[in-house]
This record gives sequence, C-alpha cells and structure tokens, in this order.
Amino acid sequence: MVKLMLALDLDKERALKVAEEVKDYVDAIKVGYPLVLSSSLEIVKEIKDICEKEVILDFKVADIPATNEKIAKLSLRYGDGIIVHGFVGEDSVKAVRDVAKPLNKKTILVTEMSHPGALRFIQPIANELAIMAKKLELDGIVAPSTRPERLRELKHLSNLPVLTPGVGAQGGRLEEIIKILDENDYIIIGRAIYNSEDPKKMAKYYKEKIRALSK
Ligand code: U5P
Repeated sequence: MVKLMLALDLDKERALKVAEEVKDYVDAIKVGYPLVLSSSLEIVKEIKDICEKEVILDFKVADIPATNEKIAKLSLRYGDGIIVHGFVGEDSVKAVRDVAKPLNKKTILVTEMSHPGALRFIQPIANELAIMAKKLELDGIVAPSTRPERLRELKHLSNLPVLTPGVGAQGGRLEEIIKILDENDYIIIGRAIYNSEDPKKMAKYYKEKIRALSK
C-alpha cells in the first residue's frame, strides 16, 4: 500500500500534539524549517519517542559540495533521510549522498516542485533531475501531486520511490495520483490534516482512502 507521510510544519508544541494524535494512521513524518527553526533538531528525537516512525528532514539542501557535506553531517545525526535540491549540480548532491549512504540514511532529490511558481524555472529541468537521481542511485525523488502526468513521468524516469506533496491544501487529488504510485511511494499531506478540526480523524480518513483506492 502507498504510504502516508505527514508534513509537520508547525511549532513544537502543536507538532508533538498532532504527532501523538495521528500516530496510528501515518507511516512517516516529514520535518522542515518551520518546526526545526521554532525548536531544534532534537525535535526529531521527541517525535520518534512518541511514534517511532521514519522521519525525513526536508531541508532542500542547495549549496556547494563542501557546505552540503557539513549540512548533511550535522543534520543526519537525526532522522532517517534528507531532501536535497539538484539544480545546484551533481557534485553537490553527491556530497550529501556520500555522507548519508554509510549512515544508512536516505538522500531524496527534489525534481519538479508542486507550486505554480515551479513551472518557470524548475519544470524545464525536472526530467534531467529525475535522471540524475537514478544515475546517482539515490533513495527517492520528490515530485508533484498537483500535476499527475508530471508525477507519472518523473517516477518513470527516475525509477525510484517517490515522495509526492500537493494533495489537499494545494489542490492535488488523491484519486488522480494513487494509480500512479506503488507501495514504495509516499503521499505527503500537511495542512489538510494538521489544520483540520480533528487531525486524528482526518489522518484516518486519508489512510482509509489510500487503502480503498490502492485495491
Ligand atoms: N513540499 C511541497 N512541494 C514541493 C516540495 C515540498 O509542498 O514541491 C512540502 C511543503 O514544504 C510542505 C509539504 O512541507 O510538502 C506539503 O504540505 P501541505 O501543502 O500538504 O500543507
């Protein structure tokens, strides 16, 4: 079954509360700058103490190789993997991968982003980014639920597990993307769960919907 990854873009207090509420229904958690900058990387440990799920660091690392290496070393003391940008070049991505691999942690590459602004600069190079992810034998790509046909193509080109944001708040529709995905892939959902009146109920709803549509 396709996995459900909760994007926890909240402050510490709310993040820990939501993690506790939804833990029976999500397979993995994504933490990014909003949470880590409002607390610290130690938050990853606290999340794991609550729910023992895979935690991916969405830091969209995009610097020169030497700096990327330092960021990866410091970040990957926590969590199970890190998201990087590829437009900075193969050497920058390799620098992260070479830190992550020996630690048995994932390097996941952003291909095409899910927001409208992605059409101008990143969509034109997204196919090449997917091919680079395959060449570097990374652990996955990020590709948009907001554009199902692009998601399909990027998954095909990379032949890697996909983490796909955009369902819910960004207008992506589960029904349209689920058939493209398989049990190695993750659907990332944030606001549609944590901003709802009852995050637990909403996480359960998405989990059951994924199960029903996966058949
Ligand atoms: N995210 C995207 N689109 C991308 C890459 C990452 O939305 O192309 C991240 C956002 O930063 C957020 C999550 O953490 O995925 C989607 O959250 P939401 O729109 O479901 O609230």
